[in-house]
Amino acid sequence: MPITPTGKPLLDAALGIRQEKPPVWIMRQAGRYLPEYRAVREKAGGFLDLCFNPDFATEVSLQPLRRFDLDAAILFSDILVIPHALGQPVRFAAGEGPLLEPLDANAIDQLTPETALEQLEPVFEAVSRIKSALADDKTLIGFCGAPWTVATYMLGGKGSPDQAAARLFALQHPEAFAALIDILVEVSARYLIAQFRAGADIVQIFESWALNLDEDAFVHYVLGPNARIVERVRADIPDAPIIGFPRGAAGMIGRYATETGVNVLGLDFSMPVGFANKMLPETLTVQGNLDPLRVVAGGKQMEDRARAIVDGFKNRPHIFNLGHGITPQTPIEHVEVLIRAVKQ
Ligand code: 1CP
Repeated sequence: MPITPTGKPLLDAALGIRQEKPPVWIMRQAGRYLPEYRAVREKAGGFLDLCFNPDFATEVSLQPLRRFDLDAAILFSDILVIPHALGQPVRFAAGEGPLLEPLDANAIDQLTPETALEQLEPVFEAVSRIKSALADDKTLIGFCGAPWTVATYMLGGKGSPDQAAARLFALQHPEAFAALIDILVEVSARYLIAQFRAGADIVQIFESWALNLDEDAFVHYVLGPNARIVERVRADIPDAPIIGFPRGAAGMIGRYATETGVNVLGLDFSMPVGFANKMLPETLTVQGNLDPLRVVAGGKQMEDRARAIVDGFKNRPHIFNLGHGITPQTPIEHVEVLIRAVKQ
């Protein structure tokens, strides 16, 4: 059946309608590289106060669209509001990443999935306010962290280069680990459904730590839980548009795409364009995949690489993006130049 265009170029591309000029958004587009973000962040106090205040969250979600020719706003929040809502406090110390008290096998039973969604009401309020403020041709992106990625922080207590604490826990306590993943699948799915009901047009599942996993672990920690979330969300929101971003999935991207049923596959910057084209169904939309450091450095190398990516995906629907989040030291002028280069 032909797809009916929605009038939102980014959503249309996600639904499989190739756009002549690739629609653009930038992972972590609201954030510390913007002085207006830093000003609101300071006013809000703590990082979670920013996430849970609908006025502030709406304001910072809209900031990047005032500056740049972007096709989407992404809800301002964090993947770690989920552990927080489950009763595992999360702290964001200044200048450091998130800090949690690592869970042990017993603590998993103490999590509170029944009341988690109530805690997240301010997030849904922010979604509906952002939606009301957006022009009709802009897409509103909601999101959650994928169960494995969120679990790596819940079990390790912080970000780590290899997720060793979580990988070891999964191997040494398979039952407790499975119980944790089940909780995260259910709460994350309900969280995304509530975001759709509040006005999100599409959601992204951030599987930022899909790397460092052997084939069997990838199947059980990443593929299965991502597929279950997609299925669970679409049971309530039929045909819900979903972007999967399995960062570091490498040779597993083909299976991730077909077995999860996402509409869009987000590619990290180490993924070769030709390999992605070979491994993915030719009608599947891809998103990505410029190295964020190229935008920090700027200049000809950035524009050349961006054009090579656009050219490489000219035979399929493509949403231009970075291959991971924009970094705080990125000069704003480089972002302007990048978006112009992509849309020319
Ligand atoms: O002081 C500050 O302002 C904190 C910096 C910050 C920001 C701006 C954090 C802490 N989170 C965010 C916002 C955020 N996080 C968004 C907002 C919307 C947008 O994109 O503009 C989103 C989508 C996220 C998602 C997120 N949080 C991910 C997945 C994306 C990715 O980068 O891989 C992850 C892994 C997190 C955890 C997290 N939260 C914050 C930090 C610094 C981290 C990374 C920690 C680490 O592993 O080192």
